[in-house]
Amino acid sequence: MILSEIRDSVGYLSLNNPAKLNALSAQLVNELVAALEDYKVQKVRAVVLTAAPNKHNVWSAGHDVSELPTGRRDPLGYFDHLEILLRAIQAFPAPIIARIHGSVWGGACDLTMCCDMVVADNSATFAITPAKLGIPYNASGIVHFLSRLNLNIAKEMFFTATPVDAATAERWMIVNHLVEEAELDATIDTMLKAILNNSPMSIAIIKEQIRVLAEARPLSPDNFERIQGLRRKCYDSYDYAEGVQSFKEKRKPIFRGE
Ligand code: YXS
Repeated sequence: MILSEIRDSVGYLSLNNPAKLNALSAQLVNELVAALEDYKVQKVRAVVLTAAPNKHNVWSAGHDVSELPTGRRDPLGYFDHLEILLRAIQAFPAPIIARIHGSVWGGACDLTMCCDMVVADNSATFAITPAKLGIPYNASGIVHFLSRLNLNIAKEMFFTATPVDAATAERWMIVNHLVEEAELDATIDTMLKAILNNSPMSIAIIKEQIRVLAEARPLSPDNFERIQGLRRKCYDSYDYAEGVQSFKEKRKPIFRGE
């Protein structure tokens, strides 16, 4: 499901399940998490996360919809495999650079938001799609977007669920650098060269401080329960069941708002 290689203290991870458009299935995600664990042991100094090219030109189609609960269960609970991966990316003690060629969907868009830097080419698009499927999304996932984007931009992405093209992604600062496809690796190599010249301990500790501080949001027990209650109302709804079912039946969903 993935390709993994360590070269000159850098870990190169590639999503490699073209038949399923690199959908973030439990199996593929578990292999990514295991590779990151190994990179930690090998003390790699940076990671490049990329995707094997495929005829659909899709970097990743996001969460594997066939693995989402059909209803009445939180589709993005704390122990969901995608959430475990996102936490592993953020906690990894070295910079992780997402190398994007092709379209990024749903949970894979959140994945790129959790990477430390993003370098993309003009074929890249980014879509966060819970509203397409009647999914409430989850608080930590929303914080990933709020930590990167202005409120009005985050709202447009969540409410429209439509792909953001590369030029707009650069303007909205979803990506650090937008370059020609032929320049992707040279741009990343320049970043890596600078990173490898610096103290790995200092970088790891600054990365963890940024994670802790970016997540620091006071939340009263009442508001915590309100969020949980609203999310349960959504994933218990007709709309959620209809969203997932309509995807599987390859038809347009007919939402009722209940
Ligand atoms: O018909 P077959 O069996 O060959 O399967 C088709 C698609 O059903 C399948 N496929 C997926 N299977 C599971 N999970 C997926 N996310 C997924 N995406 C695609 O792959 C086969 C080829 O897809 P097809 O024919 O549509 O290819 P295409 O080139 O026409 O279109 C490529 C896409 C990516 C534009 C299209 O497949 C698409 O829109 N996929 C869904 C993208 C998406 O909405 N992903 C979000 C998943 S849910 C998620 O990530 C979070 C929970 S959330 O929603 O909260 O963000």
